[in-house]
Formats: sequence, structure tokens, C-alpha cells
Amino acid sequence: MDRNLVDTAELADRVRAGDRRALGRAITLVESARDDHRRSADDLLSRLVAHAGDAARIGVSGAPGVGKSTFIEAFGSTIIASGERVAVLAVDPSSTRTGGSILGDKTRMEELARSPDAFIRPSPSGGTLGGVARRTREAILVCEAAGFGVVIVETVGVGQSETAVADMVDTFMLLIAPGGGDELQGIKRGIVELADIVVVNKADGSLESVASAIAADYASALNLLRAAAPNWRPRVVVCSALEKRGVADVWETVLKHREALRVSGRLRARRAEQAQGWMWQEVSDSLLATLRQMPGVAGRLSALEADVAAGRTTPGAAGREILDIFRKGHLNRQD
Ligand SMILES: Nc1nc2c(ncn2[C@@H]2O[C@H](COP(=O)(O)OP(=O)(O)O)[C@@H](O)[C@H]2O)c(=O)[nH]1
Ligand SMILES: [Mg+2]
Repeated sequence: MDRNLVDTAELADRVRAGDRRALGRAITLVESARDDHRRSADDLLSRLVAHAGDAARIGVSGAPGVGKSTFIEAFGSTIIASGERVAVLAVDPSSTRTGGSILGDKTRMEELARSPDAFIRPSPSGGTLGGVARRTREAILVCEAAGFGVVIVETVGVGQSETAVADMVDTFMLLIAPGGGDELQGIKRGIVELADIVVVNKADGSLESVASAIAADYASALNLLRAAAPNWRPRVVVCSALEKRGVADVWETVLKHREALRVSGRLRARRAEQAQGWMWQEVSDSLLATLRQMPGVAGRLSALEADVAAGRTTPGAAGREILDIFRKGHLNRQD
């Protein structure tokens, strides 16, 4: 993206026509931190948004090594065989490598990467979770406008990225696998409460019986949780991504989940809540950025943080002082 001026009208047309290079450029644009690119990206998105929203948005989460990439390779191929086009995006705020984390995983997604009906985008490296989440949400819109009927967002099981991804998809899937040492990790960490579908992978060879036992444990744990939607209780599906068995069952379960969401009106409601949440996220992110950039604020903030940590000031009083700084700074600017 070296040109300063992006012809967003032309780029939008080419994205909508399904031009893959244009799609790649459009996503690069929404990922850019440059101010002029940001303006072009906003303009591009405003042209595309009316043509977005039709895809099945699916999140795939799970600890490193459970087989997410192998699963997405098999799952994506199954979806394509059913006649849909699939885009795969990755969220990995911990990734510092240039090109992002799933680039290496492309070797596990060889078949999918070669398919003209698939588009695989590695996660951009660096940035805050908020920034990464916004870029991913916008990349979803771009892929939808380009006509992809399914958008898969892969995230590694680190910290808050799962919550962020659950907040941007219709169906959130948690992958687990036997042999990870701590089989009930997802339950302990509370991610299970976000999951619409739990997939127990690696149900093959000597691991097959262990996988069934884990699936039974999860099924009973999920029964204790409240229903995520009026007519949907999280399901557990067993598969082997490596041997491509059970993967079609996962796709069928996704379709059932979508149907349940649609019938109950939750699909529309979930998306509406997400869109409002993103708006407020934008507001709070940029207010915080503005606050931190105000002259003289940085030093005061770290002093207040230290005071709060040491118990010299209450969090409430320190918070009010920060807001006072913000209000005064804002008034001075308007003078
Ligand atoms: N036995 C078995 N191994 C699998 C399966 N799926 C993935 N693996 C292996 O698990 C390892 C990690 O897989 P990968 O897809 O990179 O996991 P990710 O880190 O979650 O993306 C690789 O060695 C895979 O070959 C499966 O269904 N069965
Ligand atoms: Mg992977």
C-alpha cells in the first residue's frame, strides 16, 4: 500500500466482483495504522457495509496444539464441497512475527490454501487486542462483501482474545484434544461458557476412547450451564481432523446452531448487540488514546498508577483525578 491516494470506489467494486488481489489490498488497508489509510479504510468500508452481513461467522478457538489449523483445513474443505466459499482470518495478539501466526500453519492448510474457493489471511503482527479485534471485524466485512458465505476466525487460546472473537462471530467453537495434560482446561478457564459447540479433536488411534470420555465429561459440564440461547444448548462433537472423520458432523451442528439462532431471532439480536458493543469499544479506545496523548498526562498517569498500587490513593479518587485532567485538557483545547 504505497500509494497515498486509494481509489476506494474502484477498490470496492473490485472487491465486490471477487477480485482476490483487491480483497488482499482492502484488508491491508483496514489493517494499516496510518491516518490517511484509516480515512480510506473508513470510506471503503462505508461502500462495502451494505453488501456485507450475509456470511456464517464462525470462531474457532483452542489451546496451541489441539489441532485448530488441521481442523480448519478439513472443515474448510467440507464447507467448500457443500458449495460455499470460505475465508479464514486469524486473531493472535501475541504474534510478533512478521506475517503473523497462521502463515506457518499454511502448511497444515495446503489444500485449502490452493482452493480458488478459499481465502486465508494470516493475522497481522503486533498491536493491542483492541486494535487486532477491530482489524478482524473489518476484515470480516470485507470478506463478506467479496461474497464469502463462511468466514472462520481462528484464535489461539490466550487470555482475552477468545472473548474478543466470541463477540464477533455467530457461532463460537472451542476445540479441545486428549493428551493436553489438563483435559478440563476449558471448563476451568471458563471459556466453555462462551462456546456454542465444543469439538473434541484427535479422536483417532489410541486416543479415540479417551476422546469419547472427555466428550462425555464436557457434555455433563455443559448441561450444568445455563442455555446460551432459548432454543440452543451447547453441543459436543467428536472428530479427527487428521483422518477427516466427524468433521462434516461439526458443519451440520453449525448449521443447526444457525437455524436455532435464526428461528429464535437471536441471530439478528446477537449481531445488533455486537455492532453496538463495537461502537462503544471504538469510543472508549479513542478516548483513552486521546487522554494518553494529552500534554503532561503520561507522567501524571504513571504517578497515579503507582499511588494506587501502593495504596496511597484510592482507585476512585485517582480515576476522578484522571477524568479531571481530561476535562480540563479538553476545555483548554477549545479555548
Ligand atoms: N492424532 C491426531 N493428531 C492431530 C489431529 N489434528 C491435529 N493433529 C496434530 O496435532 C498437532 C498440532 O496441530 P495444529 O493443527 O498445528 O494445531 P493448532 O496449534 O491448534 O493449530 C500436529 O502435529 C497435527 O498433526 C487429529 O485429529 N488427530
Ligand atoms: Mg494453528
